[in-house]
Amino acid sequence: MPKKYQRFETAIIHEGYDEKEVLGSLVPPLFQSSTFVFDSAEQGEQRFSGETDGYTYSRLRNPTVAILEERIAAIENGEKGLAFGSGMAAISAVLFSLTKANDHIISSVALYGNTFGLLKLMEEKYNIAHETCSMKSTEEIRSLIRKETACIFVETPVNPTMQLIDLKMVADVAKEFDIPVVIDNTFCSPYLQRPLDLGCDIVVHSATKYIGGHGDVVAGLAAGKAELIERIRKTTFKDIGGIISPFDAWLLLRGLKTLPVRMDRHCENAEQIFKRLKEHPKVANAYYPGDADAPDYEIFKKQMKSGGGMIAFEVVGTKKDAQKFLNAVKVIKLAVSLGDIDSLIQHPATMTHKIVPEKERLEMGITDTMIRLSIGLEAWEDLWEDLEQALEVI
Ligand code: LCS
Repeated sequence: MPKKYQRFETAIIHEGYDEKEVLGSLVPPLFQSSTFVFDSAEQGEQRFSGETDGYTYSRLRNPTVAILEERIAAIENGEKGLAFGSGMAAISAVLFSLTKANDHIISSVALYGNTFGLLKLMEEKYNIAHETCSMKSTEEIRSLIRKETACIFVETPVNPTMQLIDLKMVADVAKEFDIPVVIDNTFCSPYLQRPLDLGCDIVVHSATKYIGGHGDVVAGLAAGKAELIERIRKTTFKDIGGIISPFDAWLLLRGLKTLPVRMDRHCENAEQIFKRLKEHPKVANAYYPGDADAPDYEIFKKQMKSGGGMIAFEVVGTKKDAQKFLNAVKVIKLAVSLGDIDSLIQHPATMTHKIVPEKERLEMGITDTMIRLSIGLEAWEDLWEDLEQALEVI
């Protein structure tokens, strides 16, 4: 269906929903039903054969979930969307749909820990070779492509190192070989980065993060061209069955409405904290996409609207010092996940990326002293005072 609203801030509130169809309810209703009643056996047959539209069973399609799927497609500038029970359900459904045994996947060097784990599982169980690439030059990407290459998977900014990948460059090379590019857009949300506009084929999200925004849902989303998304819907989506519950879809529709204003505040707060961290004597290195001194700054200017709410930094000292610092924060909560209203802090080497063997983890740039900070919507002054007092203990 063509988009009704062209501007992002309006589409994110209204796209995919017409209150006239449901008694004028301003808020989309929650269809918390596992199944749908047919008028006749013939109607049931027609719906299952796809001859007529209509709901049959909530693993296949649900009206509340359908609004969310239309909305994510609209705001990512895709043709179709799909909603899942977690970010990992989205990533695995997409990757299993694009590959078969003995294929080859190229990915960015650093990835979220469980995405790395999934690629290793696919390699061990189905001989789907996984090769990583810095994605810094077209030559390097071209040199890795072979006839079995079934897709390129990238994260940018990378979790947790905050490195950036030039999405248009990757998409242009992949197009020469007709290889789909899948991009995990979790750290930016569709508000800060629109990968499909840059030529990527499928965008995935852990909607648990900025899209939900409130720390109360685990969910995933995907969007892209109709042909690819429909192929996933008809295969790995319904057969593996990692679907979202209607209630969680309803919560995401609610969370999405405030995404632009939340993101603006996440970015403002993160900028304040980053510039102070960068100058602090107990901080060895600090990483943020909006940093004008960062090597990736040119890529940032090309593809991101703003720097986002995520910061990584290394404290001076050892792993023990990093842990002492983490034990000292008070306002900022020591927890994994990110993109919430509440600020969260964690230690990638022993938490989100614990699954990655040490050698690969260090190649990813995740040191023992690296801290990942998800800046929330509190007053930034309180966040900074909290960080300052915690850095004192090192
Ligand atoms: N992609 C990225 C970039 C992520 O950060 C995560 C989860 C996922 C995919 C998986 O999404 P999920 O299945 O959890 O919805 N990242 C987490 C993190 O950094 N801390 O805790 C989870």
